[in-house]
Amino acid sequence: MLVDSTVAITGASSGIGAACAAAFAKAGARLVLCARRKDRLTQVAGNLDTDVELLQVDVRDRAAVDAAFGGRGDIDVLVNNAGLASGFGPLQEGDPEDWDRMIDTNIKGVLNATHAVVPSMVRRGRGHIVNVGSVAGRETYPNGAVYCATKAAVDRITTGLRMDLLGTGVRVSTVDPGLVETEFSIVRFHGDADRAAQVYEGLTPLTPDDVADAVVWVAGRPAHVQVADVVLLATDQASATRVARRPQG
Ligand code: NDP
Ligand code: 8X3
Repeated sequence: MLVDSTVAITGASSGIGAACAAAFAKAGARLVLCARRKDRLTQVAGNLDTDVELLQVDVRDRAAVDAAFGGRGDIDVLVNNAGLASGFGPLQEGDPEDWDRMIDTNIKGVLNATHAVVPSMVRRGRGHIVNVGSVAGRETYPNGAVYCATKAAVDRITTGLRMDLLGTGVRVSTVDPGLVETEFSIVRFHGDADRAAQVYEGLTPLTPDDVADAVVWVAGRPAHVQVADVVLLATDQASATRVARRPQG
């Protein structure tokens, strides 16, 4: 299924996106990798044994996304992975700039990339949009209202797009992970690495490779099989708010 296909991944410079790049390369796909940090994309590409195109694009910039993706008709799979949490605290004390960052990246970024890529998939009668959602889109947790809202929006965009594309041959899926140790929490806590490390203390979180395995599995099903959603939790996690932590020695 994936050999000689072209897979575009947003947010491929780190974490889950970088792991997806490695996993799709291993499956024989050509890659179009996008993120804001070109140096980090170059680093990721350096480890891949396949054709790789790097696009330095901010998914919030609709004109740039259109320029990068709109004119091309070769993308078979789009992994909408770029996303972030920015800030953690009660909504009434939140910084509206954090809200803008999350809403513009996690919701509008998904819309921008999808809108640029899907028309050519419809013309070709095939293609696959795989969104990286989150357990946060299925359950709200304290201090994360806006991030959870953005991921709930991704869930609604996923189901709505699937309805709108019915009959076109284009598939729509979401992979919704729980805790994955990446740069996610460092970004959420605005660079505070010590606080970020505490999120994963005393438990075994998912790795980016665990999520990439699921994404590649979803994209690799035969054309008549549409995996609607995959929820992936660490064994030490039962819900967005319930985790098992072992005492630290
Ligand atoms: P990372 O911070 O490691 O990676 C985030 C990626 O998104 C980076 O490559 C970053 O690249 C990219 N990105 C952020 N903003 C933009 C932007 N405006 N334009 C283009 N690219 C952007 O975190 P994760 O790998 O954990 O996050 C990937 C996805 O997984 C996100 O959507 C996140 O919400 C989701 N997720 C994460 C979980 C976790 O526990 N880690 C659990 C569930 C879901 P750059 O900065 O170079 O632009
Ligand atoms: C990221 C995982 O639990 O921090 O979506 O929301 S969580």
